[in-house]
Amino acid sequence: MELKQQDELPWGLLPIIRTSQGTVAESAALLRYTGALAGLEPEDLFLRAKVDETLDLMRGWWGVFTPTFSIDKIEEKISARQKLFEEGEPMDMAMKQLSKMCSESKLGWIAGTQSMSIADVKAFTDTFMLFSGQFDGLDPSIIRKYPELLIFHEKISNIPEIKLYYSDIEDRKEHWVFQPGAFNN
Ligand SMILES: N[C@@H](CCC(=O)N[C@@H](CS)C(=O)NCC(=O)O)C(=O)O
Repeated sequence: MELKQQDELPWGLLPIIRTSQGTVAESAALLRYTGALAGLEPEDLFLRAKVDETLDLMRGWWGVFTPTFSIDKIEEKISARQKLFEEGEPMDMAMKQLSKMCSESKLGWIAGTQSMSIADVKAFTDTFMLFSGQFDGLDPSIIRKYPELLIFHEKISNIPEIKLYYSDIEDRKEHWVFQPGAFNN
């Protein structure tokens, strides 16, 4: 509210990043901006398009998942979410699309890039956060049905910088899903 009243938010929403040149809003723009700064955007324009394609595909999944947030009755919310992950339903298909991308990638990066890209960052965070326990109705048993995704999880969670970032999660317990071995039985 404070940020809103101080007119700090370009579109009235978080997240934002403040840069020396001004403020940037919209999470997709922030991902591309910070990704470019970090060298996680391929130089090759075809590969960059494949990265963007992956990001846009993932945005489609959120289009089917986010409406469950506004279901008031908890039992209905839980069953709507669980249904989305049943065989052939949209989130099951989404997990299968992601699995296919993982298995078709020569080096294991989700968008077939030569090194890690922002598509890997988003696939890692968006996918595994679903099973942290913060979303009623979803639990780790669901993600264990997609072995390629567990391989992808091990690849990303063991990148030294990422491993270090998630090594101390005392004040953000739901981030256990990003630690190596998180979904091992
Ligand atoms: N399209 C925006 C959506 C951002 C958004 O929905 N932000 C929520 C928090 S997750 C917000 O700021 N809500 C405050 C409000 O609606 O007043 C993005 O991707 O950054």
